[in-house]
Amino acid sequence: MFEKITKKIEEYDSIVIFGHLNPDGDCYGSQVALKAILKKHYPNKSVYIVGSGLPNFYHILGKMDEVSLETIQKSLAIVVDSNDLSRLEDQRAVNALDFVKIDHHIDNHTFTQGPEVIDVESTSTSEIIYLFAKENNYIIPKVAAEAMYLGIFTDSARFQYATYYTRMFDILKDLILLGVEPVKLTSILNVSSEQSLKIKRFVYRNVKKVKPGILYVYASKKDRERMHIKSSQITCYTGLISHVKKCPVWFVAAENDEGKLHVEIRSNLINVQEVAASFGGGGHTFAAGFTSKKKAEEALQELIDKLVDILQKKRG
Ligand SMILES: [Mn+2]
Repeated sequence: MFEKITKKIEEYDSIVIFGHLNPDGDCYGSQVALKAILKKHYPNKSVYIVGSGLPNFYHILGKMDEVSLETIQKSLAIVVDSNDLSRLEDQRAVNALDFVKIDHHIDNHTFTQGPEVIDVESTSTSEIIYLFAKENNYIIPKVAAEAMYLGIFTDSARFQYATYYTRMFDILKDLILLGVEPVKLTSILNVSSEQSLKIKRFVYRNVKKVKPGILYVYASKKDRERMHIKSSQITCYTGLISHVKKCPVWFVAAENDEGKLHVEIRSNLINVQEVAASFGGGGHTFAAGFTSKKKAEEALQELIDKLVDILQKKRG
């Protein structure tokens, strides 16, 4: 499955691993794991991870690297947990010499350079990194096992969602045998800041319902400034308004610093990936997001209209 990717990796002495905007546990976890696995097997190669990662985990999984443009220009770029160049956090990726993609998001074919393994049936990119290591008989260092555990844990919403549960739990068993201590990782994820109370209060106070079954929260730039937060610090709270009876679609949106709409949409009924893709974003069938090209409030109304239309058609 990974022959072409392995061949590319063998061709380059310098490799930079890129992830998506607003990195999550799976993005950072796949980057850390892939770097550790490659460094173990190819100690003479330079392997870097770029982006902001998850600072809460730096003390156990390691920091991100500082990489110059000159380095990127002579490197193979491995893009993980994203298949869209425009969604990458570090846009310098376009300057790389060559590309490889490993991802599990629905492919919107905006980026076709280089070999890829895109497995939308995988709950996380971390699982695909594990399969890559196994196919090549690479040793999995403990830090890589911990990073992949983090990725699987977070992207499956704590083991709630998987296409292949047995495969996911088989991988997790192996990772634990490699030394992962689940409680150590979970306890870091469970810590929340006092500021998060402010954000949660805002979400619960401002949730609105639109017939026939949409719940949403919108934070304007002013709202965000009052809370001193970035848009990604509120759009990650879709879980607070999820799975309410007779509300099969929910989203949390915020006006970003450029005045555009940044939104995360979830559903247990309709394909929200298609909706997000029509606004230039992407994701998975029931979990997707985008940043609009139009002004925030205009895009918000358009999004609501579109979702209402889809739900009405669905209900006949
Ligand atoms: Mn992912």
